Amino acid sequence: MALTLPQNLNDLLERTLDRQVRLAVTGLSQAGKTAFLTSLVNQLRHAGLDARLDLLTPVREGRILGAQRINQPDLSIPRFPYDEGIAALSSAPPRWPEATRGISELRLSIRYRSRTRSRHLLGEQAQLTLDLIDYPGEWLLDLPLLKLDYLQWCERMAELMTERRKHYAAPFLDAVAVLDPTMDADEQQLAELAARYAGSLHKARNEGGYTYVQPGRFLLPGELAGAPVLQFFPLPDLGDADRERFAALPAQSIYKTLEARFEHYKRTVVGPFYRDYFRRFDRQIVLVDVLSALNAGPDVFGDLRLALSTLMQSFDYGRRSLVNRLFNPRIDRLAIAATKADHVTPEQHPRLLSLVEALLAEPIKDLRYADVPVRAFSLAAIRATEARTVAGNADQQQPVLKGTTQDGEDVLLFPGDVPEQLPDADFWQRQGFTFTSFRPAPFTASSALPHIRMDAALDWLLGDKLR
Ligand SMILES: Nc1nc2c(ncn2[C@@H]2O[C@H](COP(=O)(O)OP(=O)(O)O)[C@@H](O)[C@H]2O)c(=O)[nH]1
Ligand SMILES: [Mg+2]
Repeated sequence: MALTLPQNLNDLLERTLDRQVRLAVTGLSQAGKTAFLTSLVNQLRHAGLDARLDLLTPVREGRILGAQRINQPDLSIPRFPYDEGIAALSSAPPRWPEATRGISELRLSIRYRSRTRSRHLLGEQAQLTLDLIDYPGEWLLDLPLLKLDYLQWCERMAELMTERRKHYAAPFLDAVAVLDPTMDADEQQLAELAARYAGSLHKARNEGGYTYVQPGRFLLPGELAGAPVLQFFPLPDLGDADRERFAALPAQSIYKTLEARFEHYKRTVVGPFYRDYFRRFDRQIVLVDVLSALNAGPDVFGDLRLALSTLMQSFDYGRRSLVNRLFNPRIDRLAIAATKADHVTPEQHPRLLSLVEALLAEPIKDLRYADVPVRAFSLAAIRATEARTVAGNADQQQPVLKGTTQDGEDVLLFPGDVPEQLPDADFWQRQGFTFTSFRPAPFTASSALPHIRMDAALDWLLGDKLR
């Protein structure tokens, strides 16, 4: 008897904890987070009806009763614009949901019939609460700043400066080169340099396709536009050797002013963002737009790899145990997903999968070490193309995609072979890959969105919570 009581208590607690899941949908800007969330809500609302979710076990077993949006915990945060997204997708011509400019929250309640015997005998209908947030991907890359001081950050930023990046940053680099950091700071001058620095980040992102751009608020300042907390920048050519030399500088020196603003930014902008939204996750899906990076070339591809592995160090991972679930929740299972898989023909999907695994090889090693299960997927949250075949050379059938480009042109095309491993010089030489962006397929607001393997990813992330 003495032994069974704690066991029962344990079960009870486990079961209570299993009623709520906080899922971190992680991805840099343009990775497909908003599309994923829109599709997730749509699929779960249509589960058991017209959604195609055969790979989601509780749906296949006919145990999902429905899903509803319920009031989110924090009423001061905007609601995730699901209806607006659906309205965009079902307009004529269909449009993608708007780019995200701020934080929004979403809480879903999923009703299901439990499979476990004890609950079943009681005829219990179980309920799972799923909490999600959406945010601009630009801001996410600020999380790693919390672990750096100003000088370390300057060094990191200098390491990123490839020739192409230097080109985008030229107006800033030229101006900062003549700056003496030991001199007294001039407000006007710092504001002007910060504007140039922000300009170089915009160019690197918009023209170059780079993802590792810090600080994220410089790209999307929100209500902080023009505030002095955003008027800083990294000083190039500084190193550890400068630490001692600069330590004794007066507070009004350029160096000390920039350092103080950097710390202030961390404390008042990044810290609260992390504290309020990025702690206490149970599950995670890391969305990666591998195909755009392939399109953009070796520099951007390497940059994405670095950005992702840096980013993943900002989350807490660990095996699930009752104690840490109660007091210190950590991510105990995660999915990594190559998004927009409908940009390539289906026979390329296994290659896309091994490519995203190769891209995240380093963080995956750490996760294995922490004994946290990871699975890779290739998916399309909102499928915009159809797979077809046409007669090719020598009686071979050639797989192709049928879709409508963003400009409204109907096309039938083969985008190319996805490399199976991290691409080598040879691949980049051949320029083997070009894809077109597609418009979403026509869609009526009352139906389920077409997708690729959303069900498989959801099964991995939530299936065990819906038993
Ligand atoms: N073909 C296709 N394009 C997608 C898909 N998901 C996202 N996209 C494209 O990628 C863009 C950015 O997606 P979004 O979800 O806004 O990215 P976020 O910045 O991570 O929220 C969209 O506007 C679409 O053009 C998908 O499943 N299929
Ligand atoms: Mg978004």
